[in-house]
Amino acid sequence: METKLKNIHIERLKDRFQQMASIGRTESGGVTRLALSPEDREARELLVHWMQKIGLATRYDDVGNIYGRLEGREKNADAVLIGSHIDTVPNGGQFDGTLGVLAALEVVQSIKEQQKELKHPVEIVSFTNEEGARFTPQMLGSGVVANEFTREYVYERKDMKGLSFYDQLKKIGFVGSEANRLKNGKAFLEFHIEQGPVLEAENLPVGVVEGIAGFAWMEVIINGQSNHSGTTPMHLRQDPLVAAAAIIKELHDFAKNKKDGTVITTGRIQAFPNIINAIPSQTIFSIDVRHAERKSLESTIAEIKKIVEQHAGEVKMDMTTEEIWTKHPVSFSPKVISVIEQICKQQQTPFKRMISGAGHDAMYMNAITDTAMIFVPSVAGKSHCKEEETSWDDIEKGMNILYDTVCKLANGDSESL
Ligand code: HGY
Ligand code: MN
Ligand code: MN
Repeated sequence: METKLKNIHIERLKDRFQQMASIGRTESGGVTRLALSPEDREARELLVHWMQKIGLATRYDDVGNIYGRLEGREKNADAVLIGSHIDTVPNGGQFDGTLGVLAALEVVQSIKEQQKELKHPVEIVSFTNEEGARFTPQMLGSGVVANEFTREYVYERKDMKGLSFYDQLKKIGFVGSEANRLKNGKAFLEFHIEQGPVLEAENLPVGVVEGIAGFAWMEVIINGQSNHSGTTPMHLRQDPLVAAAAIIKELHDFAKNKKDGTVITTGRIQAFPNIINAIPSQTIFSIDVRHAERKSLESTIAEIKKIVEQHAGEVKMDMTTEEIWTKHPVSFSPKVISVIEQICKQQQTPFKRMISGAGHDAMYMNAITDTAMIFVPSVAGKSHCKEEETSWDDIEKGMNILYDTVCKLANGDSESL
């Protein structure tokens, strides 16, 4: 069914979207499709099937990144790359990542159907383990392609059950070859939901993303004294869970009082032996700290370590702060940003330039080629939860911008790039 879009079939996108959203759907209406899980495998196989059905050359690399390629007039010209991820957080939303991959598929299929023989090839990429919900840190697939991580480092990453990335990748049948990795590109574009409140608050359908805030993921390990919950007087306790609670609360208040955009989150906490009637022997909790400026992120990381040390001294418990991974803020390509802006103006689509507080594969692609992102609004700014929602009206507007940007870049119209 034709729509008011440039032959882009929004109904076809919606249909694929519903099919993909049904993979890993939870009782409460969210989606759980953890990286390298059986659900991820099903989603991957469906994506490859769709790519092949529209005639794209498909492949996957040694960390399971999936590629679908539409050739251009100049076979050896660098490809315009568009992509995102299809893995989700537990009980997450249907739009985060998946929308970007399916939008890319729709754009490429529309280009093919219109026999638009573009100068540059166009390549869709679906990156492995963007979320980092199962294997930390996040964005392992795009990070390997950008040489941020070695394959060995990634293969040895373990999930909370001690299962390795490599074994799980092998189990789902997506261990491809290193030769299949993307090496460079003409440009990389990621279409994504904003996952925040800004566009909705300003009633804007499109965000032109100039960069992404940096993040540091850490873990604090506290060793206390396990003991009987019924017989140990309060003044004789060395309780690592109580110590953790005090630190988590202090870090929360510290970030809140900075009022400079710093965000600190503890999303995961473990107590051992994790039973009702024993004071824990050890507690481990996560810290996710973010800021758009490198200096501020660095000083906050230092501050966090100091706060943990202070608490360790006060309660006389052994505490260590381990850094899992730090990725500093990135600024995107002014050239790609201006192409997207020009197209918004041509299409009279209101937009604003903005920074992403959420991390994306584009952070690593930015090291390989000219990169930028197009955001569409999130209803009530919610994401990483079952309430995640974006209107199809806004998606249509964003898709139109994505479509024209891809054609302009792939047609070599903006040779300045
Ligand atoms: O954590 C993030 O920012 C992304 O959703 N993985
Ligand atoms: Mn995402
Ligand atoms: Mn996410």
